Amino acid sequence: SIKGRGGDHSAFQNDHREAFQADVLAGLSGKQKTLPCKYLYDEAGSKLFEAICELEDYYLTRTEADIFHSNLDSMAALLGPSAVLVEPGAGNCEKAEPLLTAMDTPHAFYPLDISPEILLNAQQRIQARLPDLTVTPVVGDFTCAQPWGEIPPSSHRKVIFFPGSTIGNFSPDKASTLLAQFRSYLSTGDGLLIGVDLVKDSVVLERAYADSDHVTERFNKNLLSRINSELDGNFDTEAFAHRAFYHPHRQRVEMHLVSLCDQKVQVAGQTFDFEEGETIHTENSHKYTRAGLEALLRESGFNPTQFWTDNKQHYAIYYAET
Ligand code: AVJ
Repeated sequence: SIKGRGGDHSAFQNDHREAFQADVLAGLSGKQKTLPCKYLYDEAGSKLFEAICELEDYYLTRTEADIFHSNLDSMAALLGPSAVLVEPGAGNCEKAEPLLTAMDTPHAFYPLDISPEILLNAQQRIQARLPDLTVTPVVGDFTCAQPWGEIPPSSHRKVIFFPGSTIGNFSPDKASTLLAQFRSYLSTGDGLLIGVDLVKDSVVLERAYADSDHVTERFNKNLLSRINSELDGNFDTEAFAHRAFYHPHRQRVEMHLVSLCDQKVQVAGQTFDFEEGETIHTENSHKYTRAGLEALLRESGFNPTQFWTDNKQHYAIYYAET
């Protein structure tokens, strides 16, 4: 079974379309045009993101997987027996699967995601591999209270699994609010296992977001195609260029779409003017130092107790307790 808004699919789709339209129109109306990065992950966008994860230039996924692979047993030991694993933004659940396999008789797994299709696929795959585990996908936006309300209270220890540097998509302020929100769904003795990308040489960072195979460019421009098809837009994707750069002061990679000419674009009956060189800011990917991340965890009500990294210290996984 699938929990959340999956049961009332058409109502969910309508709410979702309205929110998408409101966010897009508001984002394109500002002085610096922006689009919320969560809309990059429709079905096509999620597939493109999976392709990004395979890229040589995109070291994040590979490095994180290596850290997990090298430390699975000590991580599983920390989580303890019969734990409940909850994964916000789980997607295809490829990161949870080895962890669940290494854990001592995990009690239940709740992957949360906005895409029911991806969740159902993952549920079937994991259920086939771990027949004794209860896998309950929950459809919803993990930044809202709704999907968390679908998780029944339990006497088992709960661990929120938040890999993939998803936290990097939130500004430090919002990241702190989000982690404090996670903390509010946990009890004393529960935990958080979180993966974050670390501050490093800007050349390495920029190559990861402006890859030589141009997959990130397609991922970024897919947002325009999505607006065209879902919100009756007429973006010419050829008239925009992908740009990604590291901003050292803000400690983040910014992703933009640059208008290549003066142009007008219609979306949902409204017209937006673009000057040549003007950008739409589509995503931020914040990077952390160890000290910065530990401070973030503490101010959100967590106590970091363990951390693992790779030999280049490109990436870190933290375990934090409530
Ligand atoms: C899914 C947010 C971790 O910021 O590295 C990858 C998204 N954007 N390439 C990241 C992304 C462009 C990714 N996160």
